[in-house]
Amino acid sequence: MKQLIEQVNKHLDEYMQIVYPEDIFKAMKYTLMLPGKRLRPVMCLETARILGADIEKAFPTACAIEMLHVQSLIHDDLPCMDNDDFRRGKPSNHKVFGEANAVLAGDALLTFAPQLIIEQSKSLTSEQIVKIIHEYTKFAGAYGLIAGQVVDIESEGGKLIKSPEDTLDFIHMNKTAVLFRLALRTGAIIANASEEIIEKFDIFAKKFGLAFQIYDDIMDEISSFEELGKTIGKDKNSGKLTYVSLYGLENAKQKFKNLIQECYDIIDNYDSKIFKEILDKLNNRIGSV
Ligand code: GRG
Repeated sequence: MKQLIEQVNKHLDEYMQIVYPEDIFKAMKYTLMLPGKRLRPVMCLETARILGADIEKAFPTACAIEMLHVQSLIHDDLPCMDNDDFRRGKPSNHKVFGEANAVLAGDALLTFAPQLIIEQSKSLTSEQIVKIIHEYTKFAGAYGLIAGQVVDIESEGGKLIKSPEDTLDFIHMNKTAVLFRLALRTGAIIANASEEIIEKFDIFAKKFGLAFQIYDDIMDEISSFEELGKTIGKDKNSGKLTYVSLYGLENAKQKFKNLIQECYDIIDNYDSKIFKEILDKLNNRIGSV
């Protein structure tokens, strides 16, 4: 896992060249190169590998997904959104580069990511690239990330159209699970997997995404700035709808465990140390709470 993360970091650094006008590229690269867990690119690469592809083919897509993720983090931290001063252990993008540049850096990452896929995926067929770009645009826009963020903001203002349970699942199926779906689905496309296999990995990604969000909500309550690199206890203090606030800590933990077990059941059919390492890490951390 550590080695794969290093490879992702090396590719991100190479793909993200600082050119004129330097200020925007520096703002894009700042949050991108801070030490994130790199879960989405690693899971994209590992899906491609276990389904039979050479992982070299998957680096442009894997790195593009990390860029999209970073875009969503930069915009999420803005004063008009979650208003957070820290990200990945350092001041948020807008705290360093100002709000205008943080908005533009996010926009630039959002658009550079598909450019990177198209320009660098030399060993993929045109059909594979079209499929990957389709997945990217679908999940990044109002059918994915943006839908989740809008409903999240609306729910904070007290506007709930569905039940709290369904609203919470909708928000996180779109804000969080969607990028794991993108990572696994595109990894499978790179390996030329059948629709049936893509669907199987999609099911894994949805379950993993929700489990990851429950993990994130639990950590927000019990962890520290040092461990997470961002402000802690914000959700609780603002009375936000979370898996812990809605179900209570013990039920949230149980929900997490059930979903993670379902993930093990799917991935145990494949020879993947990486997926098991990721599941074990989350599972052990929640087990110690
Ligand atoms: C796509 C135009 C466009 C807008 C995005 C702001 C926004 C709309 C969506 C917010 C999405 C968001 C920030 C979801 C939170 C998901 C989450 C649990 C993030 C933390 O992921 P980690 O722990 O972070 O993997 P690191 O830093 O390790 O990569």
